[in-house]
Amino acid sequence: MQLSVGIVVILVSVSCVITIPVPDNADLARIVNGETVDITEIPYQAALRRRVLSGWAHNCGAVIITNRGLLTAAHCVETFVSQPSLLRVVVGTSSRLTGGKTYDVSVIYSHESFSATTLEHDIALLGTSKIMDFSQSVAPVSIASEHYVLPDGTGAVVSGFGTTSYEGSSSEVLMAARVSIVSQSVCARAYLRIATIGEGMVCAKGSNPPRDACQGDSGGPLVVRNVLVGIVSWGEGCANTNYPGVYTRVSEYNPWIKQKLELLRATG
Ligand code: 4AZ
Repeated sequence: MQLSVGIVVILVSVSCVITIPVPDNADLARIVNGETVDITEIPYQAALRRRVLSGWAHNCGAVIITNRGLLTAAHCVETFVSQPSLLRVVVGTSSRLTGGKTYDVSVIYSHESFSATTLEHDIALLGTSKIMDFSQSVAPVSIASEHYVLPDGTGAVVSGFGTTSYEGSSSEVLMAARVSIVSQSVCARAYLRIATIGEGMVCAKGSNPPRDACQGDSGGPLVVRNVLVGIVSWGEGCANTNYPGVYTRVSEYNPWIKQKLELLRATG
């Protein structure tokens, strides 16, 4: 989600940018300054689509964590919580528009404390109606434990089907970029006049050239050595050297995720 300097009110209107109906065949885009990757390299990447008049539109990224469970950002599913049938996930494809396997979403657990103003607790668990078949191109990633230590400067990979620049050009293929974890204090200082970097957030940036997640990447994975440490959440623009990308800090939500996975097993 894009955050505009000084005007938090704009959050609400700007969040509409990612919910404007886009036809399924629209030419959208990707990560900024990333490289194309095959889905077998990032088999936990999923695309979240939403129902529109003309079919299904790309909404956000999502991350496979069990054979029925995917994580995404709460801001991606906020308006669908009571209507999961308006969402579906597509897995196992490097192309945003073709291939892969589609699964209906039957249940959405959005974090109870998610705030659309502060973007705190920007996490949701999706349950598919059918069990997903795992393969070389469809596989879960493990989630960071509650006590996972993520040192400043750690290398991570962010991926998705989002835009290649802020309001920019497009691609149909999965992209990934190497970024490094930015310290909480440096990130808080960068965003001082704009927003609060909470405990449940973690920042990352890539340099030379600047690399970052962008619009449409939200809900997608930030991974360190095959462990999911972040979920694409928001930022001021994309690949703006003054503003790191902001992610939901997965380790902080490990107990919440476990609890919702248990609910999914027991009910959904
Ligand atoms: C978005 O609108 C978005 N640069 C996601 C991530 C970032 C900016 C915008 C971070 O989905």
